[in-house]
Amino acid sequence: MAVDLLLGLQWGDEGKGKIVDVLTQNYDIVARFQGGPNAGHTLEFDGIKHVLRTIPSGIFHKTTINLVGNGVVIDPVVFVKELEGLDKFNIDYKSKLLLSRKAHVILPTHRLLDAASEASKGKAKIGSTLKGIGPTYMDKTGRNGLRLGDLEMPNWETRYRALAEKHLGLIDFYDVDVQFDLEEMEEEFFEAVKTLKTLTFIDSEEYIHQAQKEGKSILAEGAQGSLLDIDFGTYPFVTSSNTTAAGACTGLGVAPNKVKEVYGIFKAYTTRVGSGPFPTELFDEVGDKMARIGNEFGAVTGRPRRCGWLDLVALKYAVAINGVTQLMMMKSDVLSGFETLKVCTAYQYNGKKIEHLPFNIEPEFITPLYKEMKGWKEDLTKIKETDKFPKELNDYIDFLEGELEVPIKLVSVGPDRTQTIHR
Ligand code: 2SA
Ligand code: MG
Repeated sequence: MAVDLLLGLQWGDEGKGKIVDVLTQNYDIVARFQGGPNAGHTLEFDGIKHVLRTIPSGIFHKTTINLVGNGVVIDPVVFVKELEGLDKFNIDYKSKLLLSRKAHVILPTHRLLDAASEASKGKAKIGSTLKGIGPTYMDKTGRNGLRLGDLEMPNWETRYRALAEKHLGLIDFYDVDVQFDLEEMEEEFFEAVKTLKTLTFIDSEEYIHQAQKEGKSILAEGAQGSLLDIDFGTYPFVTSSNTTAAGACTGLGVAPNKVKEVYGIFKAYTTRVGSGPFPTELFDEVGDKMARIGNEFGAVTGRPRRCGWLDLVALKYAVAINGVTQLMMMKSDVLSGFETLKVCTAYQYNGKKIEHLPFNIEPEFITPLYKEMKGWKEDLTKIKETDKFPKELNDYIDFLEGELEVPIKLVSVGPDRTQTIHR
């Protein structure tokens, strides 16, 4: 059976966690394929708010299998804390959580390296979540990494020690002020590894192939967003994995011709957390209002998110790279009460009007060109059907669909599971 993908089309925090949770009932397996505990997938239901980091968002469903694929990087310490969070809600994860042996392990020294690297960059820092993501993927591509499967081998602690020593040398080399107590960090790490090893490690690509043969339905859940993709994002202000559709193939072992639906999630406006260019960013009270109403703070770090208008140039780019078949528009309720809405339809670039994302989108090169639309006043949060949508919201949706040439099949009007309207 085919695999469907769910991807963020902007800079992350589009609301992927909520949608996976809504869609989960249709799938036997939900799988993460890239990223790690830098992600914060927020789910809200029955008056409770959960933030998942590495564990797939299908974990709250009774029968869904949740797979952490080979493309993911796992921090045992964070992972175990996440399990403890699930314990509080009596979630029986043991029977429905599977981890790929090929997933790489984030060491305590990877986190330290992340901090040292960022400190060494000064003003040019990436704005990393400092979870050790970049250094772990560097060790993966540098062919030095430690994988989950290695933790099952008798000599893994020797390999651990050699890698950690190498990292300490590198940290010295950076020559920046990073305070740490490695002994304490390692104690926590080794304890967490023990707990992690009580879970089920599998050859996940084989599991996926078998599941496909058996006709099981699979949803691959992306983390971060397309504009943070290591290849196609706003490099170097990106994360260290492929957040786009192709990442699901390499991060799970799914063949490209087995991918069917590609659900593309976007906010009705745009946010970004961390550094890097953001053409439609607002620095005025309009942006502040979006941040306030949208409660735009990082789910992991609590950092305030930068806010701005919807950028159709960037969105078209993400739709093309991912081969999006269905769009889902999130946080529409946040735009209620804005007199005028703006949508960026092109950029002024070196004196010329362009409609594609150029190599450089730093503010000195481009100026966004906007189409203005009339906003709606009505509160959307209680609306249950599309025929109750204000006319201006329908106009907004129709305009976006026309430009993107992909149907918007779902509109979210609030954080709760129930505030989801299918079109
Ligand atoms: P990293 O941690 O090294 O991968 O960071 C590199 C860049 O990627 C951005 N990034 C994110 N952007 C949005 N949301 C993310 N997850 C958390 C959330 C973030 C948080 O869900 O809110 O709590 O701050 C996420 N993870 C990575 C990051 O900002 C850097 O620009
Ligand atoms: Mg998030």
